[in-house]
Amino acid sequence: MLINPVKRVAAIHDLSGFGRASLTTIIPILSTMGAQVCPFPTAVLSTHTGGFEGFTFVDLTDTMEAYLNHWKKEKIEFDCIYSGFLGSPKQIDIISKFVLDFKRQDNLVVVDPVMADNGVLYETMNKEMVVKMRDLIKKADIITPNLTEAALLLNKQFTKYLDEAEVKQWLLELSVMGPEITIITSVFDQSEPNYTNVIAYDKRNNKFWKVSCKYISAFFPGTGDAFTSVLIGSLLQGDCLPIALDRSVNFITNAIRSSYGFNYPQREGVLIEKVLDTLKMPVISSSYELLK
Ligand code: PXL
Repeated sequence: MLINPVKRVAAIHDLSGFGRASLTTIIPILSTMGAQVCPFPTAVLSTHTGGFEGFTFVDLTDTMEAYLNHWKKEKIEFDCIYSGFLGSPKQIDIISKFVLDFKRQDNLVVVDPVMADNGVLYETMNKEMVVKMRDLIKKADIITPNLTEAALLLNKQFTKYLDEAEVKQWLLELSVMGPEITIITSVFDQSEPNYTNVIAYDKRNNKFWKVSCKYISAFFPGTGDAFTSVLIGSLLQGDCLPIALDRSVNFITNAIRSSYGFNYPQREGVLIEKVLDTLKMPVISSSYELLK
């Protein structure tokens, strides 16, 4: 019997040629963590949409069904199906079919509902995508919205600050929609304004986890993709959820600090190349908390 020697991830994201987001971030991170990434491209852009003007955008919706059917015919199997930035509302139906065709008892469906940040929709997104994304998250085992995306999914007003009780309520409401594990990133709490939090709810054992890190006042695109990639790499290696959260937060923090120290142009993303090797290290210290 042939045993798959590495875990395999179907990565349903765009390819942005410049700026370190989506596939150009996801592939190096998961490869470094020992997983094979199989890209399922949703769109090709000359740059990501955060901070560049006049970028080119080719929507690949019309190629996706045949692409999927070929993989199915070849009987390719995946340990994880990971979707992110989508090019059109119709792609959400295709991904639902992908999940139907490739979901197994023991694989992981991760949906990062990439749509918006800092209270603002990305340039290529619209209301229809938001409505359809609410359907897609029902099929996920894990979702990783930032606070803006969580507000859109729940049809709530975005607010920069949310106290712990409110975040827990949002997580519970999202988990009722389907996912076993719901993770909200970029959560600020007014009682500790210098810190940003990632808060997770694990429905299987009714536990809330929190990881905080000191906030650096700078916005680098692509950090959400890096966060979810490290999380997936860690879970596929066999780490528990809070350690996977810890690894992800630490990686993003180190990557932001590397870039910020150089006064690096923020729209070019974080310097993951300088910190990729840290993903191979064991967890030496962790700071996660179990919330009451
Ligand atoms: O990082 C999310 C992302 C992915 N893909 C594209 C984007 C963004 C965020 O701006 O523009 C094309």
